[in-house]
Amino acid sequence: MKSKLTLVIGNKNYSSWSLRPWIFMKHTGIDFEEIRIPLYDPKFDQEISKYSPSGKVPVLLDGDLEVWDSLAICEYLAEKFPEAKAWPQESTQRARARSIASEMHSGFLGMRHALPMNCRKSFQDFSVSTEAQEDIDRIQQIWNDCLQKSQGPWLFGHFTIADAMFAPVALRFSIYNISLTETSCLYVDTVKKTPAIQEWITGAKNETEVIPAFEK
Ligand SMILES: N[C@@H](CCC(=O)N[C@@H](CS)C(=O)NCC(=O)O)C(=O)O
Repeated sequence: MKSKLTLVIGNKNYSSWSLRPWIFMKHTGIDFEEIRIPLYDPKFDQEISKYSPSGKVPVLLDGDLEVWDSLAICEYLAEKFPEAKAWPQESTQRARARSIASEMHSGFLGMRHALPMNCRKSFQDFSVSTEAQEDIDRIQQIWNDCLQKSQGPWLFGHFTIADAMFAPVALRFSIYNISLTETSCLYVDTVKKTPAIQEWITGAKNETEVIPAFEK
């Protein structure tokens, strides 16, 4: 797919919101350039203000248009590239996919705060707080329900925005060695084996910035 899109992202090691539209674009073959602005760098505010009115990554640039916020970017791309099949075709499935993508986008703060994404790390005996565990249980309920209905490998059979929204969660569960159901384990494996995710992780490993707050 040809376009002149630019996606502005944070560090690949830490920026889970950046990963969501990035994986969606990579996995569906949407052509784009990348600008990386390391988070918490003294120049971050100055650099991101050139591109994003929200002052946050990710932001998508399409000519003069700026689209910010991960889910809004994915929705914009879904309209621009119908061939990417960004949502399930059937309307009730699409409504369910949008519900879980929104639930991820607006929630699971307990899990997000307790398990920050850090692609370079691996924990063996990580102690999970009650709040984080409640989020983990709800996420597994979502995954198990979707995968039972779709028979996989993705939440709605083929890769959709819902999978892009949950991709960083799958990585977190792997990084923190979270105890999971068999179905969830298979889903985490599917995400981890995806070539686009492998490319992101390689990029993260090649980065040199360290943000102590996310190192645990
Ligand atoms: N709701 C936004 C969240 C974006 C966000 O919080 N991005 C973080 C990095 S992952 C950021 O830019 N932080 C820098 C800051 O807040 O100054 C989205 O979905 O894109």
